[in-house]
Amino acid sequence: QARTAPAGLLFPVQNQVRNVMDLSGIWNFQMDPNDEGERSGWARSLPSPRPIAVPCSWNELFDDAKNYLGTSWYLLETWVPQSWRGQKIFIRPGSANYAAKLWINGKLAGEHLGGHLPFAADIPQLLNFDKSNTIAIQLENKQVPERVPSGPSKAGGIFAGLFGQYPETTYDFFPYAGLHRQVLLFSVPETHITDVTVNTRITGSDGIVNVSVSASGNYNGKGMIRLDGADTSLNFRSGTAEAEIRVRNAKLWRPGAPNLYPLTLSLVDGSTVRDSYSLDIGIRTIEVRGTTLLLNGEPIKLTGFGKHEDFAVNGRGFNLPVVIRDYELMKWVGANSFRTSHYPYSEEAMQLADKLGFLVIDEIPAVSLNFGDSDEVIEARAVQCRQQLTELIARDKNHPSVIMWSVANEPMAGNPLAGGAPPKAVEAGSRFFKSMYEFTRNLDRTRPVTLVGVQGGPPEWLTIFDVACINRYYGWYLLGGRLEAADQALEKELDDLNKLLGKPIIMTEFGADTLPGMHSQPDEMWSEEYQVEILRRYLDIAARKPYMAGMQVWNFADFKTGQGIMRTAGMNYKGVFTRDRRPKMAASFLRSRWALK
Ligand code: GCB
Repeated sequence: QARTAPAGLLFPVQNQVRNVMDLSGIWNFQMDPNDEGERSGWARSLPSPRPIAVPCSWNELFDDAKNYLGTSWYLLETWVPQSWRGQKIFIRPGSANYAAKLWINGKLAGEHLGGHLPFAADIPQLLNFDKSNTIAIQLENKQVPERVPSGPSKAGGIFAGLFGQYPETTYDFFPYAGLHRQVLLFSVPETHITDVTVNTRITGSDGIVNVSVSASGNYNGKGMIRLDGADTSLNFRSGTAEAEIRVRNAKLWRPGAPNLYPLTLSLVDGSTVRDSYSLDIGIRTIEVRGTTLLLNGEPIKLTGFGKHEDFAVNGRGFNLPVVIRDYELMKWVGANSFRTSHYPYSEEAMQLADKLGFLVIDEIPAVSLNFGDSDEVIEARAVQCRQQLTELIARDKNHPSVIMWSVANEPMAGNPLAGGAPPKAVEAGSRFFKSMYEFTRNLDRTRPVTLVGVQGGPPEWLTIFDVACINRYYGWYLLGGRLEAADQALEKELDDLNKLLGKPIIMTEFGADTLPGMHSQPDEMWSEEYQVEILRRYLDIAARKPYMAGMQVWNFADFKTGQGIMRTAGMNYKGVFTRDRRPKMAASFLRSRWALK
């Protein structure tokens, strides 16, 4: 029987009472196209394994696995230190894309759906301390209509069906599969902190930090918070405690001055520390007033990108050097923000956004949901969306960098290219998004909630949210090559939308596919000149519209897609940088607008 523990969404830390062991490295791997492994005991040993890297996508490593999304097995033999005996021990895959089942020494220990958020299974009773342990993870990323992101379905979509992308997906990025982030083993004391929520406000020059803490086993006892050199005591009643701390002359968090305060929580028994947990917090507020987004009470305009976790050979596998390089390049360009298109990014990426001062629109993998599908399919996706929102907010709620939750990218009512939006589908979407909006607000009342709308999509869906994010491709998919006409169409649509919505609008995608090194005079589609020109025109138009609260170029870097006539060489070339992070002309152009202005 499966026992997936909700605890463990707190990022595991090493300290005097807690332990973390990173199981990254060489694992054994075997594809299981006939789904025979479970019956045949592969959870204990694989009949013909080959070595694989964890973390990594399997698709880029083996020729026969390139387009394979079916069941596969990962096995590792590992020891657990005897000193961990008596503690609570969890195993925590950071990102197992998409459906995972986990066995310890042949016993089922956990299951999880959703490829970009951690899950933790409570496993001490399954572990050996006097010999090694077999960890097995079974994984598949089949493109199933009921999942989020959804596989090709009746209603179809742009990439499945119409353009016949291979592998068939409903979205425009390669459906990489594998253990994409570290698998951690971690231990905590029997009585331990299970959750922390930090909210901040500003009064005058002081910061007010509200901390609520949960502890296991209905803990009744003492605790302590250390913040800004001062201790505040906590009294736990039935496993919860709360405190409000005033930080005088607070150094606020913002891009350009990402001030962080280390916060340490502990459960104490006299002079004994029973558990301890630390995180960095930032004091800041984010709110919407009229058509303006306010950070710490001051208007803020987002500059930046939609991104992907994507790199040669690693695929979607965690690659810390690339994460750090991307921040360096975003700084060079003068970006202050990005969106985690189209799924939650690594926890390290979020920690670095805090440290380096980037504003993040944090998105679940609800990309290309189609409301032309049946009610049953839509409801199944709603369950997945609610689970992923719950896990995302639990994981990322304490990051000052996260300023907004995005519940979906480019939902559709039928096929937008087939024209028209059937009213039944529009209504189904409205019901769905009203409930997702409420659901998200109930989990976090401190951040705006947004939806990223597709060009030609129903504007009424945007009315439901605090901020409207829109993706627009005038000059590319529409009016390609006709930039004057594209300008006019864009300007008119923006003004109409503003009249309808009266809230901040962020353009979360705009751009053009651009082959690096392809030049033309006069500018022509696919050339570096055309990319610069399209970006220049969009930025100029937005600069004249006070209600435009941000401009994020699609995309930061070229990225892998499926194969098909829509995508040259299986790549989306809308990057301002190439896939190996060399600047196209557009990078210097954006720098001249954002960093050097
Ligand atoms: C979009 C999607 C994004 C695609 C992009 C494109 O609207 O949100 O996933 O990659 O367009 O380049 O077509």
